[in-house]
Amino acid sequence: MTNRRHLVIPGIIVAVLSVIWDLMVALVLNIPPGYATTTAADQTVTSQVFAIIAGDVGMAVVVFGLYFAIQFSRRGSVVDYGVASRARSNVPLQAAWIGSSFVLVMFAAGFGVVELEGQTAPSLVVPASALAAGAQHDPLIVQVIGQQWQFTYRYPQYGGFETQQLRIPTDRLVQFDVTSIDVTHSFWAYQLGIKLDANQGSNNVGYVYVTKPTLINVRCGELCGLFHGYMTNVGDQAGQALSPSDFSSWLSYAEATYGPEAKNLPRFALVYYPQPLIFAP
Ligand SMILES: [Cu+2]
Repeated sequence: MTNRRHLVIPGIIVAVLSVIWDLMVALVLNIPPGYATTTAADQTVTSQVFAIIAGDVGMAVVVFGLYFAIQFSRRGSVVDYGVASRARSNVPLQAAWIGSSFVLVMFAAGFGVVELEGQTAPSLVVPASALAAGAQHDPLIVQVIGQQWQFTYRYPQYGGFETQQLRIPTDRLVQFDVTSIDVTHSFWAYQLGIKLDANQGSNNVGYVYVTKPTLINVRCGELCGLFHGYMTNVGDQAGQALSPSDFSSWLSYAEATYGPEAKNLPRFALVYYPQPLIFAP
């Protein structure tokens, strides 16, 4: 067998396995968190890209390793160190190794910079097509309040009513103002692709733009006490992103139902402090 064949045979195996893996990642595997928001879609695509690269590189390492181990192992014979030194002085082999490592590392760095850049401004969360169509720039504001052990949601633009379930519209920028009235919690809205810490006395702001109606599973992402594990809005209690018309009918319902209670709530503020503020020594 010529030397070249020892590269071609495992190379073909790697190529076939890689195509199967890449198609699975792109078409079959449901890589989280999905495509409900632009942020979530970004994360999903990033995970797909890196699953493809990592899978292909991993496949190559395993296949070439196994192939050479089987092909060149000589049980009981004297090790031929000449093979190793020939590989070391093989310029094309070394160049290919260093070159491919360089390309992979530079790609990861470049991709990371571009993706991070895309998440630093709320206007970049809105899809370009919606911006071109003149999407509303005034965001719907939802205040997320964490407390032991549940999240509540306040809608300050609509009289400050408060609900136990999250409802937001599609096709509009949503601004979350996240705070806590006791200990540190974290508002993790899985399908939205966001996780925002809820700290007492501070207002943590994040944006999402939902592109299609979806259920929203919310969990507390920060160990916050005995019932932390139950601090969820999932199943029947899951939040929802509704179409604009469904959302506005929900708004009228919610304003009528929860609005009268709003006067019994603490006045709306961006931040809250645990009560009492001063503890006995
Ligand atoms: Cu919590």
